[in-house]
Amino acid sequence: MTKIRVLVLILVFQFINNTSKANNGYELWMGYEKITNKNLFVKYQTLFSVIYLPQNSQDETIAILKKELQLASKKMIEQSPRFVNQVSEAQIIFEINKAQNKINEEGYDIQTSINAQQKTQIKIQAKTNIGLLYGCFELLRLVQLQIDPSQIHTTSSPALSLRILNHWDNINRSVERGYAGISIFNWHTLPDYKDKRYTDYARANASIGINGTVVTNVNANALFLTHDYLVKVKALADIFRPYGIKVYLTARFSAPIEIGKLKTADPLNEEVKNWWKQKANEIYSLIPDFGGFLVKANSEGQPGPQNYNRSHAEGANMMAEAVAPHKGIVIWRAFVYSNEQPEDRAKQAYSEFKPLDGKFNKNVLVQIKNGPIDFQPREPFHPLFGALPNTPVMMEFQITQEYLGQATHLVYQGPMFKEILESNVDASKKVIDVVENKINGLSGISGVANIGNDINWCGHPFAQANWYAFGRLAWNPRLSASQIANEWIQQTWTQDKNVLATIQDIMMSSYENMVNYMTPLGLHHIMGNGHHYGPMPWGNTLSRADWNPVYYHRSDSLGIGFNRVATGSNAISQYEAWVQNKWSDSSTCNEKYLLWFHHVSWNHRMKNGNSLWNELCYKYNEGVKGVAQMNSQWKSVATQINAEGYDQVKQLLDIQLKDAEWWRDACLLYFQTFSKQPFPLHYPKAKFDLPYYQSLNFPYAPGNGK
Ligand code: GCW
Repeated sequence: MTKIRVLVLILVFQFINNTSKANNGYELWMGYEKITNKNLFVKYQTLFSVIYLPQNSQDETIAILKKELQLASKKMIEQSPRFVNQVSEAQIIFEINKAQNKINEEGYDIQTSINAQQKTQIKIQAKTNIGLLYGCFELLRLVQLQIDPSQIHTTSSPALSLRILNHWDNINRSVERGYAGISIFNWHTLPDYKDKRYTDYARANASIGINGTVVTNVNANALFLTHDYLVKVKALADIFRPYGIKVYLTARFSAPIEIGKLKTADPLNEEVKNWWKQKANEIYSLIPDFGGFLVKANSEGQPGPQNYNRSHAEGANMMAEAVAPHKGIVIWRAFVYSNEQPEDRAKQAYSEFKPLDGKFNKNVLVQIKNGPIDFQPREPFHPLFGALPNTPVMMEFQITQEYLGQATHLVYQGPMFKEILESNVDASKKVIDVVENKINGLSGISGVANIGNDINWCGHPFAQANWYAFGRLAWNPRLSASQIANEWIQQTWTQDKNVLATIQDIMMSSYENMVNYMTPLGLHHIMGNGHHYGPMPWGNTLSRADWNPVYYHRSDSLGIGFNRVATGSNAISQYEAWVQNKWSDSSTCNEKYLLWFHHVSWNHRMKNGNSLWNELCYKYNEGVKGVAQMNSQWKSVATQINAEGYDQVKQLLDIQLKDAEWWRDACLLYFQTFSKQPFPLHYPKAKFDLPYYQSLNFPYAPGNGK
C-alpha cells in the first residue's frame, strides 16, 4: 500500500471514529449530539415518537418545552416527535399533578414504566409548567448522557429557593471582572431590539435550574432605576419569565438624591422611604414578578445607611418595606470592610453583621461571600455561615475567575464550591446545611456570572463548566464535583470513555494546581494590584493598606503568614470552638490554611517533616508540574476531540504553564529575600531575576470595567 493510501485510510478511520463534538461553544451543554449507541438510538426513537403535553398551547413555557423537544429529537435521534392529545397514545407524557407530594413547586418526578400494551412510557410530572420544563431538561440531559430509558427514575426538587446569577454588568456594557467580551445586555437598543441571545441565555439558565438574574453591577448606577431604563429591564423580564427566571436590580443607596432630587438618602427619612415605595410601585407596575433589589452598601466607596449613622439593618429594612407589598425581597451583601478600621479585614463583615442577627425584616436575605476576604483561590469558609441563626443567608460564589487566572487559566471550580459547602461550621453542621436551611421561607445562592458576548459565552472553553456547575449545585448542592464535570464533558466534548476520563482528570486536578502555583498553604491576595492577574506579593503602594499584598502575607525575617489566632488579630475567634480547635495550633492546623491563620517561622516543621520554606518551594512547583501534566494530558487527546476546540485550549494551557512558572518564580524569589534560604536541591531555576518580575506592568489587563 502506498503511503498516501495509508494516510487516507487513517484519516477516514479517524473521521468515522471521532465521537467528539464539533462546536464553537455557543450551544453550551445543549449541543444535543446524535446518540452514538445504536441500541439506545432506536429505543429513544420509539419513545420520542409520540409525546403528550398539557393541553394549553397558549402557555409560553409549554411552547418552549415543545420546541426544546423538537430540537433535541431532531438532533439526537433524527426525527420529529408527534404531539398527541390522548395520554394513552403517548410514550412520553408531561403532566401537571398538583397532588404529587414528593416534589415542591419547581420540582419534577420522572418515571419509566411499561404500560398495558407492553410499551415503555416515561411520565414527567410537576406541579407547575416550570417544573415540567426543568423535568424536560433533566430528561434531555439523561438522554445526552446515553442512559438507558429503563433506568430513568428521578424525583428532584431544588434544595434552594433562590438560584441567582449576579451580573457585574455596567450601563455602557463593560463588565466589572468580566473576561468574555462585553455585556450581553445591550441597553442602547433595548427595549425594541430583542437580541436572540437574551432568549438563549434564559434557556441555558433554565436548563440548569437558575431562577433569577441580577442584570446590573453591585457597584450600582442609579440610572437603571429611571423610567427609561426600567422599560428596558421590563423587556428582558418578559423574555425571561417563561423560562422561570425573575429579574432583580441592584439599587444604589443614594438613588433618591441622584435621580429623585431629594436632599438625603437617610433610610429613616419619610421622604426617602416614600421615594423607594413609589419607585417599587413603578417597577412592579411594569414587571409584576420583579424579584427585588441586591444592595452593596458602605463597601468600597458605595453609599449606604452608615453615611447617615444608620445600621445595615435599617437600610435594608427600609427597602424591604418598599418591595414587601409586591412580594419582593432585598438581598443585602455582607461584603463590607473599611480601611478606616484598624481591624483585620477578614473580621469586619462578621463584626458588623453578627450583632444584626434577627434585626432584618422577613423579606431580607444577607448574601455572604464564600470566604471572609474576597474570592481568593482558597479561603476558609466565611465565619458568618452558622452565625446568623435568625437571618436568611445566601451564599455568594464568584463564577468569573477574577483571582483564578480569569478566562486564560483552565480552573474548574466544582471542587472549590464543594470544599466550601462541605466545610463543617461545627461538629454536626456543614455550610451546606446552613445554606439549605430556609428561614422565613427563604434560602439561596448567587454566582457572579462569567458571561459575556464572546461566541462561547465565557471566554475560556472550559469556563462554561463553572456556570454549569454553579447551576447544578444551586439545584442540588449535594452533587459531587466530579459527577458534574463528567456530565458537562459528555454534553460538550466527548462520549468516548477514555477521552472523557482524561478530560475529567484535567478538570478535577485544575483547582488544586491553581492554588498551588498561586497561593499555596493559605497565602492569599498576593496578586497584581487592581486587575488581579499575575503575582505581585511585593505590592505595597496602594493608598489602602488592605488592598496591598504585603498586608496579607506579612513576610519578614522571622517568617510568613497572617497571625489570626489569639496572639494576633484573633479572627479565628469568630468561628465555633470546634472549628477553632482544628485551626488554632500551627502544628496541627490543616496546612491548606496554615498561613491564613498563622505567622510561622521559615523553619516551621510541616507534617511531612519539611521546613516551611522547602514546603513552600515544593508546593509552588507542584502547581507548575500539575499544569504541565494537564498540558500533556490534553495533548494526548488531540486527535480525538474537535480540532478548533482542541487548539484553543492548547494555546491557553501553554499560557497557563508560563503563568504558573511566573507565579512560582516571582513569588519565591521575593519570599527568599526574607527567608534568606536557598532553593531545595535541583529546584528549577527561575528564568528571570526578581527586579524583572517586579518591573512587569499590565495597565490594560481586562476586567476593571467601569
Ligand atoms: O472582588 C472585589 C472586586 C470588585 C467587586 C467587589 C465586590 C463589584 O475586585 O471589583 O466590586 O469585590 O464584590 O463588591
